[in-house]
Amino acid sequence: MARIVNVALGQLGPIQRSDTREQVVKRLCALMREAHALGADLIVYPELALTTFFPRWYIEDEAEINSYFETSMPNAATQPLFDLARELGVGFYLGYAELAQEGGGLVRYNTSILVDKAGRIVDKYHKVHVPGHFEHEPWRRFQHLEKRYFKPGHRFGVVQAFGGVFGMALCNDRRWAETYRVLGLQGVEMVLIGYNTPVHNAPAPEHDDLSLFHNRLSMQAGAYQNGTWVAGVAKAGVEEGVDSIGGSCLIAPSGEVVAACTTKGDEVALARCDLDFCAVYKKTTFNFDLHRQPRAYGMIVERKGETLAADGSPWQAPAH
Ligand code: ING
Repeated sequence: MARIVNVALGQLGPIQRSDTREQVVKRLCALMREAHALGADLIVYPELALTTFFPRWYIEDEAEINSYFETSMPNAATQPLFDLARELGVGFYLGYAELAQEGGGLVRYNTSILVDKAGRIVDKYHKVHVPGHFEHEPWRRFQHLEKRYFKPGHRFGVVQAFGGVFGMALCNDRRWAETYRVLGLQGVEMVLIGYNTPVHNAPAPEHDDLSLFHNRLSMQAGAYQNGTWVAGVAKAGVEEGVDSIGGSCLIAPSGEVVAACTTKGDEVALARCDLDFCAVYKKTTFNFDLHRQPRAYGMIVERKGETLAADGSPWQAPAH
């Protein structure tokens, strides 16, 4: 018996600073209607899908920073999206900036939620791998101040939804093998990932031509090595003068791309995903219980950065 989920990629083109949440939600609803017409059970939207990618600016005014954050979800601006989800019976993944109450104070997270076909939030995730930098770095064409504006999360979790095991990640998380493995160890069958990825990476401009290749490489590897489906969805195009990649795609546990967007604007692409297909990999090549050797992996958790020997040579394990 196949467990089919029809998954739509809900790619967004640019959101300019002056675009209101109401205007953006209208675009998200239009994508959901199109996805529903194609038979979608679920639509995946990008990271920070309600506003322009504000970490490109060094902002000093706290109120201005907070203007990009949601203090509740749903809220007046996003309620129409939740209502439409329930009306059409289409679930969704949505990335947004969250101003959360924590320990008596306010905390800022780069957040995603998973909403079921009844319009209920069934899971929430706080981005773990927060990239970029903390201080203003004027040498850059544009800033990438996620480390300034967001507190990192500390867990990758899964939830039973849409007939299977679903996990969430955000943007830079997709570049790290640990993201997929921690979800894989929880039996994840589909990983949902929204992203905002500038074409230009200031610290390493030589990577710019490879940005779409690295996008796919990271997600295809994560999918195959953990026997899971992966959906990656972009906020693409030129936002306030900064060009971000498109490349939204849906990847099978085989690592094959089964659906992809071809523009850098608002676009829907859809794939029929059989969650039972994961077993073809989880029960064989990537049967973790049969093949993994955790006693050899200790460094992955014990160390943050690479450790070189005193003379700078690659670290040698002590002779047994
Ligand atoms: N954006 C980028 C990403 O990881 C980045 C940051 C770009 C890091 C290119 C390295 C290279 O896709 C977010 N929002 O994480």
